[in-house]
Amino acid sequence: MTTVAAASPTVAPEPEQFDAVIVGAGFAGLYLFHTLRGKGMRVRVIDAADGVGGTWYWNRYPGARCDVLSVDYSFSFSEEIQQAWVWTEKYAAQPEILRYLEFVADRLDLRRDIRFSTRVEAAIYDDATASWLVRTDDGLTCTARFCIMATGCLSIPKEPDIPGLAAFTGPVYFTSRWPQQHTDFAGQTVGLIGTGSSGIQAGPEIAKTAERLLVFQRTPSFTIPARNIPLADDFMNEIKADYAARRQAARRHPAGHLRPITRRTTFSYDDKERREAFEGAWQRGGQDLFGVFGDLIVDEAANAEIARMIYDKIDEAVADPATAAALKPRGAPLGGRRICLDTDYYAMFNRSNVTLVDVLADPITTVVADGVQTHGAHYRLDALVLATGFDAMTGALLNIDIRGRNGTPLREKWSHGPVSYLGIAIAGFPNLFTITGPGSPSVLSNVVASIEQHVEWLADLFDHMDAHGLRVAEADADAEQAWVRHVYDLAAPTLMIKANSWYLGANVPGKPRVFMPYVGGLDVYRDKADAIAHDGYRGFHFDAETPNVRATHAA
Ligand code: NA7
Repeated sequence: MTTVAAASPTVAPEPEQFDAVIVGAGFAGLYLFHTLRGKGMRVRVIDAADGVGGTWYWNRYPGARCDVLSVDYSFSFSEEIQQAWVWTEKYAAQPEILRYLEFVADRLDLRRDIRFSTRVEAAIYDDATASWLVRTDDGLTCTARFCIMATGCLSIPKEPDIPGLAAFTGPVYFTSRWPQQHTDFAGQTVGLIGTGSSGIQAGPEIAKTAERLLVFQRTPSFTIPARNIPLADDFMNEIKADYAARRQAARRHPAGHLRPITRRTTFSYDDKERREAFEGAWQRGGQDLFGVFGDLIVDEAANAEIARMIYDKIDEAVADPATAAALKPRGAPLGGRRICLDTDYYAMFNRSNVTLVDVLADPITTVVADGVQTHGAHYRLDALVLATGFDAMTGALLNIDIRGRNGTPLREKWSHGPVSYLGIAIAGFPNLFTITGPGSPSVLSNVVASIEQHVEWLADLFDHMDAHGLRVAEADADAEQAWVRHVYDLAAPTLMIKANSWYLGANVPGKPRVFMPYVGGLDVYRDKADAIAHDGYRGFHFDAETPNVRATHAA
């Protein structure tokens, strides 16, 4: 006798339940996870990469380097960690920062609860249970009371709007998705498209080994020499002897790290003094230049004066006058777009194997099988490097199908640009939080300091909720509107809104033009956030119980 087994319907596994789901395992996700686990919360961290590091996992391109001093661009919350780690360069390169984050993850035993190689596709709020249902690309679901986006400000690459890219037969490398294995450009003609921070850092390194490098520049960037140097043991020991005080000063600094600042204005110096102040900062390198003149970002004449001094530096550094002229940024104020820090960028153009192709003057029409075609020329290439930027600040959030109360999509709520309260909470999206979200200092500060501030503020909010038996926190729409106005009012008088930058979403076709970061400084922002907490979390409303529990009580 034969028996036929009845077909059993496939039963989807029950979603795992957590107190919090954290999306992202970079600086923000790691510290947040450590903090919430320390409170006894059951937490799941999910990241698309197969290791920790976030932005520093993906951006492995040659020359990738931080533009904040390494001794400041690191966690301050653990004296043990900051005493144990040794930075070897003034500005750490990507491999060292990644090693640091791996070290932190191991020291704090974080990896075992992180689900790697998994992308969050959707996060849906359920009004009835007051919890988030999170769905991933491997078909798993989990539920959590809190859903926290630690997705980073620069993590979703901008779709390159270059026709014909798929036709290119050679390798195409994105700086933001650089392969883990060694890339060798020896004997090759390489085309580099994009001259923001990534292109400016990658170019000089690629030029060292490639037979030829063609730099396709549409918009020139202002860039300042980093003057990176190795750090001597004595220097690290000196920092470590009083790290706590350095960190405390950074917490009270508008930039979240100890770069110099002054109120002194450009034209309060006479010509000679101004030149000397500029020259000193240029020679010291790095971000010092932003701090020498207090009005750089608000006064057009002052801004133009400093820009002229940088033009002189370009003329000094670049031998060919036509190349030097093409490298000078025009039409947008210095600082309107993010100022880059470089190592030998301008000098690179004196190498016989490097050519600047000005694609503003002669635009790219299409990529073809063997290279790049502009209106006037054909450039044969073996490899293409794309440093074409990111869908900054909102890209990673809108890449996930986030739905709040009544199923409202975040994509709909933010269709005219991001609105949020403090850059951390969104009306209509209860118990959803965004670490360094739009409306917070984030990319205008030492982002590690901003991350720590957000994580600690959130941890205090959760303590407050626990202490008062509150299950759900949600930003008020009025408070949110007032915050968005405040963010705009601070940015409006600055020159930062006068350039087509990614701060404004201007690099992504069709993206609403809204200035996203908070320009008021991390110190001011911190005080405002603390005052809100002190006032019982002014601008938030809370639910003590889940709606279905309330319904049961009412019946
Ligand atoms: P950025 O700063 O957004 O730079 C992207 C560059 O790519 C920029 O020069 C763009 O020129 C160029 N680009 C983009 N699309 C094209 C096309 N189609 N043709 C030619 N050139 C193009 O990104 P980065 O990765 O360098 O830096 C982002 C941040 O990461 C940086 O500020 C640091 O904070 C770290 P465009 O300006 O559009 O003319």
